[in-house]
Amino acid sequence: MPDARPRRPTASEIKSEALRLGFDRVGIARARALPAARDLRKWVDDGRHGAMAYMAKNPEGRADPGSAVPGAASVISLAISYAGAAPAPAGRGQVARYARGADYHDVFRRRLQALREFIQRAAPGAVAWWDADTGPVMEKPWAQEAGVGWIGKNTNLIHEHAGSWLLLGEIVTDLELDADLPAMDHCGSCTRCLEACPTGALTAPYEIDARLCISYLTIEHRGPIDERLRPNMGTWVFGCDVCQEVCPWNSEAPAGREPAFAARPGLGAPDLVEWLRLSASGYREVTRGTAVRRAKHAMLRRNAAIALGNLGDTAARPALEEAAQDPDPLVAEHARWALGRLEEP
Ligand code: B12
Ligand code: SF4
Ligand code: SF4
Repeated sequence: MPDARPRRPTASEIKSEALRLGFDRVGIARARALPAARDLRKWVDDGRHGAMAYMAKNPEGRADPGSAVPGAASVISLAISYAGAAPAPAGRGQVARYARGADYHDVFRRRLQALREFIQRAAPGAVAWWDADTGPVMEKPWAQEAGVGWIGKNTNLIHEHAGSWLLLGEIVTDLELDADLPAMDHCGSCTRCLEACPTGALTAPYEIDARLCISYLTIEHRGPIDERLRPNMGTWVFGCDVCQEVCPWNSEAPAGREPAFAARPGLGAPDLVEWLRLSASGYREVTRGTAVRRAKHAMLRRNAAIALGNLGDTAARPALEEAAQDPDPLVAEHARWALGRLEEP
């Protein structure tokens, strides 16, 4: 009598399906409590997470998939490339490349759900818990463990061919799957990212102080930005790509194949005066369906004021003078600061 039970999917069947669904990289790690929990605990104890309170919640759990998924046996790490975009031209605002198109959380959700269905069709009753970015998972250490890439000195996950323009997600399952070997570090003696970081946020190789990072300041930090940091923020209005732009592993990264990541109108090279004047409805329009929605309306206007101050273009004076009277004190104070920068010799 043949065995009527459904056959469990193999690691290679899952990987083929992942690539078919549009993931660019996939690797598998055995689920266990990762030693990376120690680094995260120290990071949080030092306060380097700033106001990201969610990062301080249960660091040990973030490194142990068993805490989110009882019976976790394997972590399937998945990456999608958004390589191929260029920096915005001089005089315009800069939006980090990952955020210029459709919100990657939506792109991941659809594909992760499809991969979960594939797994559960083949293995009914199997647990297949998915996440991309928002769950209590240390995504880079898992991707490194699963051989998807190594965590570079700029603290981003890098793949030898795909570079670091990768976004990550994962499925934690109770299926025991053949695991890949962890990725090796290929940073060598290079220190380009450490030298290039405009605000000194990369405090040592492989270490970041989020409180100094332009990405944190423009996206996560809701209040006034430390005046000492503002002059070094350039024209970044959402996120920052400097430590990836200088990385040699990105110079030949092939363009990603996800059309949804193509820049939306207004996000490829934003007009800074328009952003400073952005109305509530304009904000909803320009950020709809994109990751830029993470930053609140006033934060984008605050970021535009800093960028205009750094640009030093006196043509922006009337818009800054108007914004200096804005009822929102966050916008008004940053506009006054920017006007002061225009006065500087
Ligand atoms: C918090 C967070 C941030 C914070 C902190 C950044 C950071 N490096 O952690 C801020 C807001 C600054 C941020 C910025 C960005 N982020 Co972010 N972020 C996260 C989040 C939610 C958690 C990351 C985390 O756990 N950090 C905690 C610290 C302790 O971890 P760590 O820096 O990785 O430290 C590890 C190593 O550096 C190493 N280490 C630490 N100390 C030492 C010391 C020595 C000696 C050694 C050898 C190693 C070592 O061990 C640590 C643990 O493994 C993840 C999603 C997730 N759930 O994982 C996305 C995530 C990391 N972010 C992502 C992206 C895209 C970005 C930006 C590129 C966006 C942008 N363009 O503006 C920037 C990149 C800035 C940078 N240089 O890292 C992607 C990264 C993809 C990739 N290829 O790596 C992720 C994975 C989201 C996703 N699902 O795709 N982010
Ligand atoms: S994202 Fe920008 S500010 Fe943050 S570490 Fe990289 S270069 Fe520095
Ligand atoms: S710039 Fe150099 S040191 Fe920094 S992540 Fe890339 S290879 Fe590593």
